[in-house]
Amino acid sequence: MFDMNNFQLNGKVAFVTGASYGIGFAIASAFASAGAKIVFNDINQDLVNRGLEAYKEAGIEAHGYVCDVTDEDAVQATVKKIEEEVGTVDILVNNAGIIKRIPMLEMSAKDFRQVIDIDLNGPFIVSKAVIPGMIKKGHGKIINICSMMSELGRETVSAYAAAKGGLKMLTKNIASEYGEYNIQCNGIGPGYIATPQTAPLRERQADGSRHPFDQFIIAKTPAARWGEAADLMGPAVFLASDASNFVNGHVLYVDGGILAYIGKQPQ
Ligand code: NAP
Ligand code: GCO
Repeated sequence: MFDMNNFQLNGKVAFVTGASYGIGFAIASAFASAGAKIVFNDINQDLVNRGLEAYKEAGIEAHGYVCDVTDEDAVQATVKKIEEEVGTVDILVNNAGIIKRIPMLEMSAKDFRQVIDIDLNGPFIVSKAVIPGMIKKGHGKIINICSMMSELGRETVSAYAAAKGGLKMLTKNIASEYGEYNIQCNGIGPGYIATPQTAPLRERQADGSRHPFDQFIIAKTPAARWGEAADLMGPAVFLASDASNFVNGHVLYVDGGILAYIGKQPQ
């Protein structure tokens, strides 16, 4: 008989990176509803304070830390502090990320490297910091926030697609290397979600019409809508819970069907 408590996260310590707002905040809020203790980081104190306020307003007692996921010494020190102040990390969500939309021939190597550093090196660095504690505890969950660009390319997002494609393979490799320690590492691949990161793609045009990209995405999505961060809550709780203990190295696409669909035929 299936025990629905397998979806609970009671007493687990969940660390969600870059979770002052956006997708990370939504996922952390869902984890709190499932019983987890919430830990998050962001790159400066103002953002951490903003996040703490937002969690408090949502009735969630969160622990916030200032830490840049690309700084290995800072990440190691922060995870040590989390272990002392909150407890060993049971669930890690590598959510922190940026995008730079620049045509490849106009993109500097510096810009390319910055996206790779945050979106790919960051998850490596933070995972490396929490895995020893998970091994000691005998269990762990790592969820990497991938993307449609883990599977598809498009103009102007070469660095982001390279990073998110790499993140898909890092997910498979962590699953392969640490599965024997009862650590499951999976990805979530959101479709196009209405957050600050995609706001430029949804801006109303001067004549009041919808942004061409907004219309494009609606035509490419069977669900015929942008996703909301809330659409990711259930899949994230599933992958963070005991209900997914034999799911490993998988990227769960939460995209309203984009990857399955050739796109609406022109009327
Ligand atoms: P967002 O609104 O831009 O939030 C990203 C968060 O990460 C921000 O709080 C940001 O802080 C933080 N961050 C950036 N660099 C960091 C660093 N070096 N160290 C620590 N934190 C850092 O993005 P989102 O839309 O919520 O996306 C969250 C994740 O989902 C990203 O990995 C993104 O690639 C992925 N994703 C998004 C979509 C979508 O449609 N929105 C779809 C698929 C995947 P700042 O405010 O200082 O930048
Ligand atoms: C873009 C968008 C996408 C989304 C997301 C899709 O410019 O194409 O920002 O990359 O952020 O990654 O899954």
